[in-house]
Amino acid sequence: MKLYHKIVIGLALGLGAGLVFGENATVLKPIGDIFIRCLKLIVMPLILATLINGVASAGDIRKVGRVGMKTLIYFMVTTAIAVGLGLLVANVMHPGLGLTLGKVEAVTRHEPVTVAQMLVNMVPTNPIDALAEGRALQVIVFALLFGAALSLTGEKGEPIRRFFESLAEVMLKLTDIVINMAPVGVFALIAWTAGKYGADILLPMLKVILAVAITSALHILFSYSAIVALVARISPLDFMKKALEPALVAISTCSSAAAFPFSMRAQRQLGVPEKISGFTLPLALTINMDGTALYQAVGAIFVADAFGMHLSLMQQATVVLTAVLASVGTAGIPGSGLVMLTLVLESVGLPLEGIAIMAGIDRVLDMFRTVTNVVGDNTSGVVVAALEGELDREMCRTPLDQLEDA
Ligand code: DAS
Repeated sequence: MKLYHKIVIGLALGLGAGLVFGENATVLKPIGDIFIRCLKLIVMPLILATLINGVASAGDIRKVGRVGMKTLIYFMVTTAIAVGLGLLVANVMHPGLGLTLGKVEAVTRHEPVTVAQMLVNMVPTNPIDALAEGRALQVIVFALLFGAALSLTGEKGEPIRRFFESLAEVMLKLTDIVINMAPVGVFALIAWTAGKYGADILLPMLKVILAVAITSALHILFSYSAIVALVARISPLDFMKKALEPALVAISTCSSAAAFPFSMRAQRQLGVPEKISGFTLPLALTINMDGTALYQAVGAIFVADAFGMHLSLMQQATVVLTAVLASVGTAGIPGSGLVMLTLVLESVGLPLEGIAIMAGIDRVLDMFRTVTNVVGDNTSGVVVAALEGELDREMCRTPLDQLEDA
């Protein structure tokens, strides 16, 4: 039985256990937490090794610049589409209308970060500290610079280059060991979520949950399918089948970082060469968050409606820009999108008390945000590899059952 079969079974059993045992199922959470911690244990060294190795072995530094530019442009375009979809669905559904607001406890105010500050914060002052603290964007900036310098060092840099090449290999092997814990980890996390969130919590907020779910589904099933079909020229069905495993881990862990090792595997199975995925995936993990961006758009309209306020078209355009930038600054961990909602609400003068209303069901909304983020991350490697003429379409077409590492 393939790993993804076991993960699907784990998810189904977890859902059943949560619905049958309710709150009692929450005793399983520590098992899920151990699974997430093991995944996070490997993410930073995996990103560092694969990115330095990817840049250093790319050979032509101009090629790295070209691939980087294509990757960033791709991220911005898909995120803007996601925000547009979010505004469209929310303006049709108006999920916040008619909501009888309960008492809203004070919201911890997060000082909004300016764009300039966000750019400054991307540059680490100490790469070891960035690695230890798990600041992925700073680790990526260091890895890009170090990898570029390494590729320009020639013979003298060979020992270091070989070190990072073998470190990348070891990290991928360690990844294979950890990801086999997924069926049990997914079972425990889904059982906890289903047991914790019953109808009494979800029903009053059903409309905003539906708005985020519908927007996520539209973006995954239409935007991404159209993109992989038209740009990468591969079957959307082949893509979705191989993106399923990281998607299921994303839903259960609500963490793009936790799903990262599964995305690395899916990229291999989709025929994306490691020197592309080792570059696009770490970048996508931290700055490509379409699910978070569409959630910000829905959240802004929801809060405006809930407080009887109206957002003009200009204000909604501001939401698009702020949501795209906010998604760049969002970390791939549970609940980070809720924190960045502060930035979006502030940008159009909406009351931050709206965040407290959304916070109660954030874990459920985060499942939709994270699965959209992770599926989007997996499209980026396929699209960039296709644009570079390096996508192995034969591998992409090969069914999972015929792949030995599935
Ligand atoms: N949970 C975040 C992630 O891991 C997304 C979010 O909170 O918006 O991608």
